Amino acid sequence: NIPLELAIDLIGAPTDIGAGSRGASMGPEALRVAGIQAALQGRGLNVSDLGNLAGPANPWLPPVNGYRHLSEVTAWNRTVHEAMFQSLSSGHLPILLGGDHCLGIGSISAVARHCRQSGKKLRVLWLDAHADFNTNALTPTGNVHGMPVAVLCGHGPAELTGIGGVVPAMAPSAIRQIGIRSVDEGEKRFVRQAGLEVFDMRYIDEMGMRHTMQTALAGMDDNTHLHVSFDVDFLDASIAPGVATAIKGGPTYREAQLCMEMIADTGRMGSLDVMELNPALDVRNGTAELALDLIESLFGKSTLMRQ
Ligand code: Z70
Ligand code: MN
Ligand code: MN
Ligand code: MN
Repeated sequence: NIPLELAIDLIGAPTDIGAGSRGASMGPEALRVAGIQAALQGRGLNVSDLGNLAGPANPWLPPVNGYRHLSEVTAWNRTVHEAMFQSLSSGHLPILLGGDHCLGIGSISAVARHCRQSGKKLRVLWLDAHADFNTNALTPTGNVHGMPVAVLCGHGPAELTGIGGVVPAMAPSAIRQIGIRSVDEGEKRFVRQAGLEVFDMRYIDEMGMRHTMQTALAGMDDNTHLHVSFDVDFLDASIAPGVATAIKGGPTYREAQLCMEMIADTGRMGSLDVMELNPALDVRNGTAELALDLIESLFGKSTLMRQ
């Protein structure tokens, strides 16, 4: 149910400016080496690789006022915002190749702006081990990749919350978080206070991935733009070592496949982030290859029985 003429733009954002370890800057190239363009073209999609965006180097400094590298994080997110918005305005489906997850600010603010402009409803699926809902007062690290969801909901510095032109870029009710299993204490309270809809690993264990995805995808219609923000650390540590913080107790290969296949079945995905892939920590590019396998499922590659 993905139209064959669909144009996909690959947008590389080679930075680890918001991360707690270096290496996510090599994520875009690892996905290219794994063969992302050819794999999606093989599914009948028209895929353009727009190359890499440019931005400031990582100065690797301690936090100032609770943020590490705020000016550089802002510059990268502005650039990501413009590239994603331009792709969406052209009627294309952009795939942001991260890069660390702080870039979800630029990406999703662009999707929200596109939705306001085109009168679409926004739904965001946040696939992650982390809630990424810290503020400068709550963060234990100052790393902005732990803050993008809070920023998008209007909690953060004006230079980041204002990137899409409207604050907040998105309502907490537009987002569903799936796979969550590592949340800081203050962050937990803030997640509850904001009323985020979180399908954590306990929920997935008890209810199963099928029910989880049915619930997380419920209420969408023909006018919904679905954005998927896929932090590769969503996956269980045993199958995806190539991320900065591999956390045990995550979705298995089969659970992750089902998750992606059920998203594909909606036919509503209009944009995608693939974030936090860290080739410096990977083994023979296996995590990039696994991420690509799952991305193919997001675009409708399914088991033999359903082809
Ligand atoms: C922690 C923090 C984090 C990765 C997001 C971790 C955040 N909550 N880590 N993505 N890999 O520093 O805010
Ligand atoms: Mn994340
Ligand atoms: Mn994460
Ligand atoms: Mn759209």
